[in-house]
Amino acid sequence: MARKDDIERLEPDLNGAGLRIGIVMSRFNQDAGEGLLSSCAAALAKHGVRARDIRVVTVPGALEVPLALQKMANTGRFDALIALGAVIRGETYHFEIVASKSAEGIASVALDTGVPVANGVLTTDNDGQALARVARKGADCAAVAVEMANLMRRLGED
Ligand code: INI
Repeated sequence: MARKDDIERLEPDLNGAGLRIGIVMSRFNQDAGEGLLSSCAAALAKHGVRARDIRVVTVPGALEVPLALQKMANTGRFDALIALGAVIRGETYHFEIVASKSAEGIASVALDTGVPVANGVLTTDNDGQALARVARKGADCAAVAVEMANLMRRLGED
């Protein structure tokens, strides 16, 4: 009988040395976007990703994020991508549409292209909630991007 301890398990690899990371940031809620970018960049550096291996582009809003991600994924120049932004309920009647279409599009890019995408587009009721979450979310996305890039590479080797 197979026992759990006898089965090979791929452990998370958070070493970002040599990885090329693309970031798409929505400018719609600029303070939240810049806060996410700061924490994400700091965390990528902590994981060993070099500044020259990171490219940041900005788009007007969360609905434009998926198309920019798709274009970057299709270049073949990135090991992982990161989406950053904030959709804030207080500022829009079509919050649900923007939030869900953006998230669906971001997930589709990863599945359609095979390039992992970390989704750091916050959805909150107000500005304060968004700003309170930027430090954690940006850093989480950096770790997710590095881990998933390494996992895709590893799975492709077997
Ligand atoms: N885009 C955001 O990134 N965040 C929001 O909170 C937001 N609101 O509130 O509407 C938002 N809307 C713009 C949208 O993403 C598109 O840029 C726009 O509809 C033009 O396509």
